[in-house]
Amino acid sequence: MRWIALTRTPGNSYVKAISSTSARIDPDEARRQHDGYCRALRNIGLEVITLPPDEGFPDGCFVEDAVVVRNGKALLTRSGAPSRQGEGETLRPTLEAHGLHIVQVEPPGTLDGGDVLWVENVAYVGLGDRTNQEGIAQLAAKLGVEAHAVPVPPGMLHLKSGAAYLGNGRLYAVAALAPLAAEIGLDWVPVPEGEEPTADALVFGAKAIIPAGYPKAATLLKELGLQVQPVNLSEFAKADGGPTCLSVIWPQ
Ligand code: CIR
Repeated sequence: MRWIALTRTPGNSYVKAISSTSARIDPDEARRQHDGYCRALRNIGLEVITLPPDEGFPDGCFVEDAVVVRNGKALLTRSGAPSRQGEGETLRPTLEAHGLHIVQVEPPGTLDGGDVLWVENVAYVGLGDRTNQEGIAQLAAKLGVEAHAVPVPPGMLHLKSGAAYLGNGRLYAVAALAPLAAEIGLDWVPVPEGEEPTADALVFGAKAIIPAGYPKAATLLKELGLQVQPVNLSEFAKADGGPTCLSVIWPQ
């Protein structure tokens, strides 16, 4: 089976991305880091499609938020951040070209893909600024999946900013999400203190992409049997993004 990873290069407008930091973004460096990220995706066995920048959407490189793919369907989302609404539509031709059946979140629903944490076939979906109950209900109905709402802890952008499913019943998560692991019967693997950005690890089978610069997390994940690829994503961290946000992955 082929696995596709859809990505989009950041444009010059990426400097205006939504950010909780005041750090100045270098778009050329962001593009270099994006290239490195795409190489890492290929290294872990994915077939990478990279769309050109869309200057109309400063956050458009964070494709994960704009579409959720499952069961041969692509759900175009509707972000709780107004400047991001419409990003999914820009991906439609590529998704259709890959045979995916398009459905979409309708108002008053809101949903960001970064809130959708899959644990096997069940979606745990962050309820917060970007995603509401109606969005979660539409996700369940339109993708035909079981979905449960999980409040996003204060100060966290998306649910997946704080947790990654490692497979085999293990949830790699920050302390604020330890109760979630217990509630859904998973073993909690704590993210090392000070290395919280690695909670957004992109896990594909036994391989993981994490942001570079976090040695404790890299060692821990290796000890758990994962093959770890650290990638420099500092220009994306400046806009609150990490490894999972930059791609949408599905089996073809
Ligand atoms: C935003 O605030 O929407 C973007 N600057 C960052 C999105 C990161 N996406 C993700 O965690 N899935």
